[in-house]
Amino acid sequence: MSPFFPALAARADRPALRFGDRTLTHAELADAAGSLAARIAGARRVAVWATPTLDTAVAVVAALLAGVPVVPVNPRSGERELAHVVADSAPTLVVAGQDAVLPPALAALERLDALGPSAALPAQLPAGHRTGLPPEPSPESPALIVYTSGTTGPPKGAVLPRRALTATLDALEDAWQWTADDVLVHALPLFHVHGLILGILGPLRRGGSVRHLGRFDIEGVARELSSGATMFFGVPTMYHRVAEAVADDPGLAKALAGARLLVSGSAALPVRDHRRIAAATGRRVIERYGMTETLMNTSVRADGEPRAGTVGVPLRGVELRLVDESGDPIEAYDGETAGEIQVRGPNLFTEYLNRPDATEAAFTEGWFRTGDMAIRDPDGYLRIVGRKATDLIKSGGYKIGAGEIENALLDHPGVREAAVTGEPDADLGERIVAWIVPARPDDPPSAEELADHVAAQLAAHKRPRAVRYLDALPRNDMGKIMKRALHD
Ligand code: MCA
Ligand code: AMP
Repeated sequence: MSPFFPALAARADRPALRFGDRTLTHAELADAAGSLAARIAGARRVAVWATPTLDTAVAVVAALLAGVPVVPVNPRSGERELAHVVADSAPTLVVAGQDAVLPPALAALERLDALGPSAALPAQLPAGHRTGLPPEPSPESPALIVYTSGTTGPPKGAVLPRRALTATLDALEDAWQWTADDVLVHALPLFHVHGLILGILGPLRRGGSVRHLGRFDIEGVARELSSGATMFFGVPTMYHRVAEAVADDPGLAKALAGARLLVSGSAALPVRDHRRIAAATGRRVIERYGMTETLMNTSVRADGEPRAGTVGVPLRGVELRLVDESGDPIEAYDGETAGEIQVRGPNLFTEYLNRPDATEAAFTEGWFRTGDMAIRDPDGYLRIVGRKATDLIKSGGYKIGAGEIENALLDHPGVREAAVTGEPDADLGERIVAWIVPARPDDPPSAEELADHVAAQLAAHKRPRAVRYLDALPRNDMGKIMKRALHD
């Protein structure tokens, strides 16, 4: 079977990873990940403490070499979320950077350091032996388990087999003319598909390289694009911040103008931001559409016409249909008939871990129901027009379930009733709003206290950005909260 990372197997002497001043070539990565893989091999599942560091990249590559499924853990997970992820995925090992301080839920596991101290890179890395490593695992074997929010309940672990990763990355090679000469810059978190699979595993599979900024800032993007980086991947919030700055920043405009490819995804990039960036740089951002469960489904092609407000055409190997409310396929390519996007293909996940009920509900006749609504232009370009579930919020490119936040808020002693909605936000796309009936109207918990509470239980990006206090929540005759009435 062909290797997942051909350039690693070939021990290419070219840069592979750069995080700050820590770098590895493909050959050095083969050594570092190879020796770690020998220690991981045989484990049932490995949790990776997914800080935006070189350690995370090495740990994930090592687990892929060892054929052991990886659970990337958000290092900013709150207590309740972390407890759920650990209990549900039941890893037997955790890999972290040497300096990481792990919370109790993970500290109980056997721990391996991804790499030695940064000063020891790369001279003191043990020589890479693939001795003791199993042969390339079967394409159907699980590679990653990525947790993703639903409308209610805790996040579900999407089990992603190796063939889904290779299918999606190789389809993007075709769509984006992505080669070993490409140098990607990004600043996305490494516990989701966008930052980890596209942003780290993508360049490694192509034999190219990635420079990770650690955290997003416009200067960093401009600096890297001006010094050899060819591509930038970001969420719309990042492009929005670029669009706000670029008209008055000739250095940034020049850097973006020189890029080979600027790609946005995880949420819709507003047409206004597309236009502002194009006006200042002469370059068009292209969008691709994906989902944790499906990896990438469509993209504007590098050799296609960039069209703002569209997510392009189905990727190689992806079958895509739109269905109407009764589940019948829509044949029209008329730019106006909207239907739910359903997909089929080698890019799909296999199941939600421990959730056969949810897995079954997610498919119809072998097609995966995305819950996203779209229309199709006459030439097949897809335009996403909305989402079926109002209780799913996309904020900063993160998918967040309203029910999960409501449950966390209800755990706060100062909260009697809670409802959570998403509201348009120029920067985040949507912002999380908490509607609260306080337990004691004369002494309600402050907005900050509630935000801290949610951040500590779930994750910082799930915290409400606004809190509104009510005497009662609007309910229908059945007692169900009428969320639409809240905004009136
Ligand atoms: C703030 N912080 C807090 C609190 N308030 N921490 C604890 N308690 C609090 N009360 C911390 C934050 O963690 C953060 O730390 C810092 O303060 C600023 O936070 P914040 O205001 O939330 O930053 P932001 O402006 O909202 O961030 C914007 C962002 C971010 C950088 C664009 O949203 C982001 O990285 N988004 C990427 C999401 C993504 O990768 N989605 C892919 C999934 P610090 O600064 O230290 O971090 S979708 C996917 O994978 C599919 C397949 C697809 O299609 O791509
Ligand atoms: P997640 O479940 O976090 O992987 O997010 C997947 C969801 O992000 C999809 O179902 C879409 O709603 C949304 N999404 C991803 N890319 C785009 C895009 N380019 N335009 C609009 N929505 C997108």
